[in-house]
Amino acid sequence: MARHTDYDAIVIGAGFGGMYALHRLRDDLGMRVRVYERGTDVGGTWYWNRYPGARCDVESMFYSYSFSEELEQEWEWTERFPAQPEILAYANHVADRFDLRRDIAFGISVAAASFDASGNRWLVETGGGERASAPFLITAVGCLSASRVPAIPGLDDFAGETCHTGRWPERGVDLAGKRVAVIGTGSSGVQAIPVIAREAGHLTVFQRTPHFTIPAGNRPLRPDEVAGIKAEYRRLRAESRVSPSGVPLKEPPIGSALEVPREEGIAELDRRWKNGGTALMTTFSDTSRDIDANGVLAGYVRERIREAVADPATADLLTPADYPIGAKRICLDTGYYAAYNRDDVTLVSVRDTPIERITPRGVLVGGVEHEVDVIVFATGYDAMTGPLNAIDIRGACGRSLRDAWAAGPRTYLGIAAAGFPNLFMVTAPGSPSVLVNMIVSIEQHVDWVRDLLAHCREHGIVRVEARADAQDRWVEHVNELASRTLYPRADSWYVGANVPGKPRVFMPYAGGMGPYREACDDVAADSYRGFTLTGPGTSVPS
Ligand code: NA7
Repeated sequence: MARHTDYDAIVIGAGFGGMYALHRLRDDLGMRVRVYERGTDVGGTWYWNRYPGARCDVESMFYSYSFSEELEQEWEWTERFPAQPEILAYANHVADRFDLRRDIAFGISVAAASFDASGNRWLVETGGGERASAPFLITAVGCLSASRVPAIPGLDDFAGETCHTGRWPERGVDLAGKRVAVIGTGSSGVQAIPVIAREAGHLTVFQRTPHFTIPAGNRPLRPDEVAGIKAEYRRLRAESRVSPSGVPLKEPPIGSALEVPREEGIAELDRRWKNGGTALMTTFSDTSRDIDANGVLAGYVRERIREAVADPATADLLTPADYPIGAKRICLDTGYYAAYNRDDVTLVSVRDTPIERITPRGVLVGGVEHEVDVIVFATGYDAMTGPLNAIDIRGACGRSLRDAWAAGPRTYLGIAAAGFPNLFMVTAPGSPSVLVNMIVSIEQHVDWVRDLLAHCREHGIVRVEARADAQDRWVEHVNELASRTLYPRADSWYVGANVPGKPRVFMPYAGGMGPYREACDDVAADSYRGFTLTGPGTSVPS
């Protein structure tokens, strides 16, 4: 039997966002939903990022859906920070348990989506030429899914194997005993390097900017702590929803870095360093906004780097000097700095002398050819806007989202965009997603959109569009929040600095999960203030 090509909603992406959108819209609202996923199975980020050492930096007990008590009780996480295979197994379990796969078309990329203003429907076209339509389009394309291999001359000449961490082949890459290059030292490089170092014959790391990284303190979860969290899950989930970063705030700051007596501050930093995880970053209350306070934390971490790395010249290269700690996303590692004490690991700084070219035999820097068998690109992503701009999305007047965002992304609530009616974006620019627990952010967005769609159904609304003035105010608000922090002071993917020509705009909402949720709830409670809601024949101002 031919499948319907007209649906009630089309979702792009079957990662955690798309899976949850399908579940909510189909199982709560009874909508006919079609999900398109370019991978051959569910999992999104965790489907693609199979590189050695790939791991989440949010604790597993909280990097999980909260919508089903049965699900959270039955699933057993094994480690404090979940490794990629375990997260992917979880995604698969959720897909099975909630019977999601029957509405997902795998191995299909969406190429274009255009809004037909006369019928208030989105027309979607896949790369393979399949067409489908629905009144509502939900993008759940991920924030870090458009992988980027920099345009280094000679790339195609390389005789060995190349791969990007975010497109790691399912069959794996044989690194055993080989000469391996890793280019890039962000979170992916920092996680992969110690693992590849153990496997490879020789590892050469090409570093442009040293990133701050702190110990994950990963370990197996103890049965008693799992039982304790499971018993308290309802309370802890509720706390996560309103906390700044979408996880329960276990260890609050002890005060201002500039006021806490030095000895006391160091003792607390030592304790948190030893425990591992991001609690170190919130030891003090002011390190994310005051440069002097930030210097106290950064100074502490710099000392730890010098302690961990045996060769002082290598330690110097690995020590970040010219941006605040946390302004580039903090990395969590397991044995990163110690990896540089191995005889079979070499660090090459390409900061002042960029990679000249890739040769058939390796990587050429400053006239020196580093011969390798495999090149691993841990070079990051065209973050947040990249996956959306990869689709030719055209709104009510035929204007493309790429054009509308040419000077930087503009959204209302990080969910909708003026000129693009009935389009809802999960974890888009202007939302806090990448600064907080992604799954908490996803659940909030999707629940909010589900409620809005229920409202539309109840009131016969066929068209929902963010107003330009409301969007302007939101963008201003997002910019203002960023300006109160030190984030804009680093050349990070948060500001698009890693992609040549990308407008420098701080993309995420930096006000924290709780305040963001409140802002969205407030809009909903005020009859969806800032949206124009249109019935079949009427415009309902809001
Ligand atoms: P990141 O954090 O964007 O890191 C990419 C790394 O690649 C970073 O060290 C870059 O240096 C480096 N890079 C990029 N282009 C080049 C060139 N041309 N030459 C040398 N080095 C280069 O991506 P990740 O995948 O590690 O992490 C992404 C997110 O995933 C992370 O923040 C977590 O949220 C999970 P740069 O710092 O730009 O100088």
